[in-house]
Amino acid sequence: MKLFAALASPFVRKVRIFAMECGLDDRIDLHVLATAPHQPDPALAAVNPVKKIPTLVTDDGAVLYDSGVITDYLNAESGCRLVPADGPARWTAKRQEALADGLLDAAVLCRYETFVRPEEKQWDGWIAAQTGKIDGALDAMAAEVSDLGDPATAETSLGAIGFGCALGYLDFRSPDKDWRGGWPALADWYATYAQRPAMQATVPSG
Ligand SMILES: N[C@@H](CCC(=O)N[C@@H](CS)C(=O)NCC(=O)O)C(=O)O
Repeated sequence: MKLFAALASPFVRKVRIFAMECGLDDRIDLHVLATAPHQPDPALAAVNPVKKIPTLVTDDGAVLYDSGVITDYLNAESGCRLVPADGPARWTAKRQEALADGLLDAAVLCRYETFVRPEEKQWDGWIAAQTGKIDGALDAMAAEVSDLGDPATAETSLGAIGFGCALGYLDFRSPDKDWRGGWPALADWYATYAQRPAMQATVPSG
């Protein structure tokens, strides 16, 4: 399988961690590229009409996006149970993934606003609105992080992978944001969860 990827992308990181936790990482070749909304990578654009990463090309030649579809696919392909098959556990896991993705969508939009958009077109109100979403997501994550279990002993889960990638991205792109001070329950959980081999192997760069 071929994964269009960037080492800075938190959505790519989620997929890579998921693959590692399910024992599939040996089957995935990374195709590392640089892409941005205004400068899409041509090889990526040729297979994904919305030109976003992660994009996975399966061994059968199917092209899959976005990250939530890819994690579902890897779950089925590996037979691992990080995405429960049905019932309330499935919907909780998928919602937790969406919660972390929502934080990341807002954080990535902030990144584009400050580092991609020309300075004279930047809008503080936009950043403030996205920051409100990030903080709301952190509130919701803190309220249920204990449901993920003790990170030292609990098996990982789709929600835990999402939460880990979301918090790791804040450290990477927003080092001045004191999320540990504001949300200590998340800080306690992340201090241990971030030590997992898959988290350590995918620390963002770029
Ligand atoms: N909902 C998508 C979000 C993916 C996403 O926003 N990827 C960013 C990189 S972190 C991207 O490809 N941006 C390029 C663009 O927006 O054109 C997913 O979960 O895969």
